[in-house]
Amino acid sequence: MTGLPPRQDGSAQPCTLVTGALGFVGRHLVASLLASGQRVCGLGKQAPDTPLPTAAGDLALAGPDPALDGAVTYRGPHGGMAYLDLDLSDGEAVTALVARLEPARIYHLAAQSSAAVSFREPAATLQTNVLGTLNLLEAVRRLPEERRPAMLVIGSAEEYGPQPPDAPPLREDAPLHPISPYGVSKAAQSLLCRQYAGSYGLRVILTRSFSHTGPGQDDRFVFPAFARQIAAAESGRGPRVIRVGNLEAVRDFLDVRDVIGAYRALIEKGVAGQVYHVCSGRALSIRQGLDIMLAEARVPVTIEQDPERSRPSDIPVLVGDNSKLRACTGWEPEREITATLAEILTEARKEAQ
Ligand code: A2R
Repeated sequence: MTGLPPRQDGSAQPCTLVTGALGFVGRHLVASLLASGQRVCGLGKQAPDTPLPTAAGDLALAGPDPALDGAVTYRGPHGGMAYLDLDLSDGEAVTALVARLEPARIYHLAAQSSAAVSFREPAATLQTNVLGTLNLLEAVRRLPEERRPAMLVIGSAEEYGPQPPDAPPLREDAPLHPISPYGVSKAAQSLLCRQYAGSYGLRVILTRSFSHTGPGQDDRFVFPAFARQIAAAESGRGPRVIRVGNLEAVRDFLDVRDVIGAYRALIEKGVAGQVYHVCSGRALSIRQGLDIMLAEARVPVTIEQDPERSRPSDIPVLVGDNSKLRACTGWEPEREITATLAEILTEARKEAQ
């Protein structure tokens, strides 16, 4: 017995709160949590005047949620999630929601998640990624100590910035020299989280996640963008040309489902205030990824450079060392990136029909 009053939402089983629940990673994570029997609440921000999506991955909008005021239910094969349209910039609303739910865990995925977009929208990127995170940390800090959840906060390899071409895979203690507003926002977010873990004892675990991809990713990101252009060329609805940005960038890609395995392990086993790389440890140039996809193309396509797809500054190589994650959790990636790229192309072909 803790002597604490019952949770405000009246439930015996505390929920897992997922911010950015309908985003690319969020929808895969929610499906995985529901499949293992967790009670899940999600939040995310809708663009103004845009209705909520009727479907997100395996989840389908099923109407108002009876248990949470203002929420709707998204239902999947393994159960439903209560979902609230709530902007993390609204500190009062975030505090009220966290106080009402008193979640057992928080996966903080919500973000302006694109480095490319951050050059066009630096203020909005910092607003969401830094101040939105601050609002969430403050909301958790105000809970009674015994009711404070474990939090997993997602950072990015973009925090490191450029490395010498012959540098070994990055370890978590490498210095941070971000060169995009997105990288700066995630570096600031990680400093803030470490400060809250140190000053207030919050159980905040941090990742620096390297590139990830998979079904359901939108075409702000490179491989879905290639796949949709290949699928359009194959169906005759688009030109037999792929417009590309910087093909020489070298990254470290994981399938999103391996990323989720790492996140779920880290929230249980990670040490508060520590940062963990979530990555494969293997280098893949964007050109190599494109070649893998082109080998599957059913019509010949040519490649055209598109200046619109190049950033004002780009990091040539970002490859990580995942030994800390493995040692802490026993996590191992299970999927080959070649199979993931084939799956993305299959999904794009279905959409193009
Ligand atoms: O921007 P939207 O309308 O697509 O909504 C995104 C949501 N989001 C927010 N939610 C609440 N308050 C905000 N101020 C706010 N701004 C954005 O977070 C979207 O539904 C979600 C992020 O999903 P994606 O953009 O698909 O990112 P992804 O790939 O799932 O990345 C998850 C995490 C992020 O922290 C990335 O920076 C990191 O992994 O790589």
